[in-house]
Amino acid sequence: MMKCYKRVAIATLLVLQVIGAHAIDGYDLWLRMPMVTDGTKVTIDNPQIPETGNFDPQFAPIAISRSELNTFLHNTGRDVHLAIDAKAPADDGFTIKYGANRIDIKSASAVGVLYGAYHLLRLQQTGHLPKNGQTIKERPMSKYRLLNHWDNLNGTIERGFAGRSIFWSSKGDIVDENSARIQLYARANASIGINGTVLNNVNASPQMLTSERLDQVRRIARILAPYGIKVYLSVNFASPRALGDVSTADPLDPDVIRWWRNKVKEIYDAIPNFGGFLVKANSEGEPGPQDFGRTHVDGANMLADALKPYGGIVMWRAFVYAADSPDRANQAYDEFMPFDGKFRDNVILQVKNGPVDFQPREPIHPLFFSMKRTKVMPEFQITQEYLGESVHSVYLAPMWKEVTDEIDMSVGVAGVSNVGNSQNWCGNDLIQANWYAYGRLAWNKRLSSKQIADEFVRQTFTKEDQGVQTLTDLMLATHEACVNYMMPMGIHHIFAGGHHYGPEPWYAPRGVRVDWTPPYYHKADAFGMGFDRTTKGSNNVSQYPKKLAKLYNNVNTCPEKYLLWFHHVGWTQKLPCGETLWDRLCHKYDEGVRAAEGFVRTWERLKPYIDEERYEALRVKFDRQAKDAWWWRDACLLYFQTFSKLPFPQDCPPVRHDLQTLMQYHLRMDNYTAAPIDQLPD
Ligand code: GCW
Repeated sequence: MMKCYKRVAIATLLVLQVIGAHAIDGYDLWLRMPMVTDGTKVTIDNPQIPETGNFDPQFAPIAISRSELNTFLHNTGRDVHLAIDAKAPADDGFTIKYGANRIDIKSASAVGVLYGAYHLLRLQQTGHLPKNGQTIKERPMSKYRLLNHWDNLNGTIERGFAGRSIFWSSKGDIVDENSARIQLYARANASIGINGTVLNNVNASPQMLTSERLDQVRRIARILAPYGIKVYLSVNFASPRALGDVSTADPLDPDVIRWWRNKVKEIYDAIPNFGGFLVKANSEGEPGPQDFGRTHVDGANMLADALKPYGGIVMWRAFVYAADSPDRANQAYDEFMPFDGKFRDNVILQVKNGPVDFQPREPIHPLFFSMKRTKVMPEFQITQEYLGESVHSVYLAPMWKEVTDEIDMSVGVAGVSNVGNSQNWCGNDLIQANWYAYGRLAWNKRLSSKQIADEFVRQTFTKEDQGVQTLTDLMLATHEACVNYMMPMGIHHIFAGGHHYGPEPWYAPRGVRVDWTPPYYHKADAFGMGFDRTTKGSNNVSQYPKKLAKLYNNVNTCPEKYLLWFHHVGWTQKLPCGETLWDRLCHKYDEGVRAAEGFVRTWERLKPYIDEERYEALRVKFDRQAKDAWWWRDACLLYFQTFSKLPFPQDCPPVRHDLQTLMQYHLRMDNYTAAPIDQLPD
């Protein structure tokens, strides 16, 4: 026991040393707090938690709270009292009572106290310390607030744009070597309320479940646990067979059931606070119950039964689509709706925010409205697979809020992480804001994008009001701009074939699955463009509640932002805005380009507020983002013009590139330097 307490204290010191050792290079994330010398006195009010020694590991979050407040809370003339109190908010919520002489942080759990401590520090850092006599009460709105890492066991990260995995390496075991970094990761997550993490890619290697790997998981779990973070694993559904123990992976086979039970027991024996499994099954070639003539329910419930005695959960992904489907957007609903009410209560269906795939903008996935008797949690993508990787600075809170404002998130939420081993974690100092915003929204989805941006900027870049205002305004404009220069008005999936950075609306080589090529989605022809998902087309609209279905089905009432998602519209058709489709499209792309160019100028105006290192790194990136916006606009408009055969409206600037050149090169940038990977004309 004594050892445990010492470990927490030593580890905390380690964190502080690491923080002290770096210049402003983004390594400290939003926890760039100056250490104080006149430390505030922090007392633990529970007699069963001793001030020193004999520390039960379950109280480790209290030890961390004390150390963080001691080190970083300025002297307010008040002592701080920490207490676990059964009458305080449950579910890891907390109260902060800001009295005349003392501050009381209370929660029904140790982790709740830690969240309260970080909240108080955030209020200090953002200049919002409570008023005398004020009591703050917080309670998380989602139970499971998880990060998903698409990290492979060899250290690469699928759709990762910030270096390699902090957990795994081709070199073998790196847990000890990376323990300080993993601890900082835990601390950053705890500071925004994230309480779980899936350590490996959903395209899961069966090797994840070998005893050797599980031992590494155990050691990672031990670093994360004091911060209230549970570990979860993605599992390959065919593991029992792939690891050579059983000849099948049929979920109804007694040997398979036994295999999973034993494996789960092995895991919980080593990691008592293990969270559960995340499963990508019968999706993009991954194995699943359908390989054995069984259903998603058979597969998910079998795993759920194995985990149940230990309190573990199964997060079963609904990301399914078949090569021959006339409308990929229909499939998840068609496949899962019949199973509503049939899953065990420790199964959660994990559904991407939109029905296709993390596009710059999608309507909400219809399953959120229709699965009434199944636990459902949304999956967002923090890593910018489809939004300019770590080169483009795109603040994603406004995009997520289009979904979170409309759905129930009380069960939980998952975010595909943008964390790698790059010095600033995310490959771009400004998009650390997306990790931050994800956690804050998971905690409280009612926070506004503006408030979250404001908090982030004050804790990272500048506390000067003018700078904060300018930078938050810039951030708030980035998502709409990106949609406009990449794919406005409901256009989707017109990315390059081999990667998802640049445009390739023409990409359609013979032999490639059509639903992996842009023409499947934009359907440009001599008449017009857009995917007809109305009742006369794929009938996707009917998967939505009546009111929405009606709204989307009518070309005159369908919101313009989803127009070409739901309708095939004629080039010369007049839209409610008064313009023809063609003219409107040209103007939207231009809007995107103008905005991206504006970001460069705004960033230059921000120079006085920002340190040299991060200013320069982002100047180069904003510059590239503006160039890419032109590239996107020219590529898309010139290509669609081959169908519309219409001239650009007179007020549109001339193109910078010609179509032949655009088709010859693949727009792709190095995520660190933002320099072109392939040779590009300027
Ligand atoms: O968006 C697609 C990605 C794949 C990913 C898949 C999924 C992990 O391009 O890289 O695989 O979605 O979410 O399963």
